[in-house]
Amino acid sequence: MSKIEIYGSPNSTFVRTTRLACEEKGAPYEMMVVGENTFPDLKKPEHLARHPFGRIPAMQHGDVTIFESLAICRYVDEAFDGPALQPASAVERARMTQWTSAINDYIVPTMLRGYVAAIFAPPGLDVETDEEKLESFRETIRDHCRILDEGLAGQTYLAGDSISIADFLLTPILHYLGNTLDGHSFFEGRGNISRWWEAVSTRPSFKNTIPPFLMKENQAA
Ligand SMILES: N[C@@H](CCC(=O)N[C@@H](CS)C(=O)NCC(=O)O)C(=O)O
Repeated sequence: MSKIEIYGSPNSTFVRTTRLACEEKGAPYEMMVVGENTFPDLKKPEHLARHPFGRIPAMQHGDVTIFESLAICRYVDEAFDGPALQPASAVERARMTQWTSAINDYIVPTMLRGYVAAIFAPPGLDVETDEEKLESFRETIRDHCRILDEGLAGQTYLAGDSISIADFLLTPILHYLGNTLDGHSFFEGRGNISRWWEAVSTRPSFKNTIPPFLMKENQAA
């Protein structure tokens, strides 16, 4: 089978979600860098042909084009041989969808688009800088960490004892959150999140997909 092409920036959490899926599946893929530091590139016709909403990631595999990170992850899981990235049982599969839905609808708007974006967004992007607003994000993030911690009680990963697409969605977001100035404070007393973090961050897939923004050599001393 030909290589999967993942279009996007290696700094994007959603792009990393799809790369984690390829890595865990053992599916051959290539990173096709677009929109690395400038989103206007995503509105050009050649990218709109891959992603009509002008976002990343988009995937090309032979004559198959797919956009949206979760759809790409499912394609990778179902079109390639390798370890299953989605649980088999009805309960755990629903649990995976529960978390992907909750992460996208409740966690992404505050933790990622609100808080992390304020710190890591490429220059020129319109992000929140008002301290009062950021403090209200912190409050919500603390509550979301409590919910995640409770959800991880008694299990290794979000959907059970095997890693799944839900973990691929959350891992890149928490990696950025942990790298904000007060990032570690959100995880204090959250033993289940810490255990989960140890499990996901020690996998080769994690190490092979670290965003350039978070690589030590690119960070100020
Ligand atoms: N629901 C989408 C979210 C993708 C997304 O928002 N990507 C951001 C980068 S992290 C993007 O393309 N932003 C460009 C823009 O807002 O113009 C997915 O899961 O793929």
